[in-house]
Amino acid sequence: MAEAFLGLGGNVGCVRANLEAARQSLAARGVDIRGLSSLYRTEPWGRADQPEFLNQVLRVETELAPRELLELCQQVERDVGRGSRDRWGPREVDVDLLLYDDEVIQEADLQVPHPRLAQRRFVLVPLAELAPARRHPTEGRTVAELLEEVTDERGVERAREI
Ligand code: PH2
Ligand code: MG
Ligand code: MG
Repeated sequence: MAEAFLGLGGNVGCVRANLEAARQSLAARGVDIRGLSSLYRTEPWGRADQPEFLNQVLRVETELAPRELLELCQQVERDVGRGSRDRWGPREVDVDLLLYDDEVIQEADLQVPHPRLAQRRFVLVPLAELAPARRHPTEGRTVAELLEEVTDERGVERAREI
């Protein structure tokens, strides 16, 4: 059984419902959700001309291999999302594989840890809620340390409960 962390995000349509649908879809296909962060309202990263995102991180356990888990994430994105998407542009839901045990995988279409994890407050803040002491396998720093050092200043605020 492997432990992985997944990043969920979206900024189109009813995002809370889309994130809920993504969680249900993962859970129905062999991904055991063991922990979930709060939802955060986050300023867009990469392209500023788009609505703010909601982001969340999940801690999961699964028998799926990294590539199978990645493919499942992409399947869930297709099931829940509808529109086409540009790189870093608006989307109904995005499901990113952030960490998979302590594995380091560098393939064209599969990179673990997620290559931009350490630069993004919208990932580090929810990840730090679940696993502050977890060490990034290549940066050699814990999630809490990465969050202290990150230069990204885009807003990340806990979303109001509804
Ligand atoms: N995802 C992107 C591009 N920019 N910005 C925020 N705040 N949150 C995201 O999830 C996000 C983003 C494409 O994956
Ligand atoms: Mg993403
Ligand atoms: Mg993605």
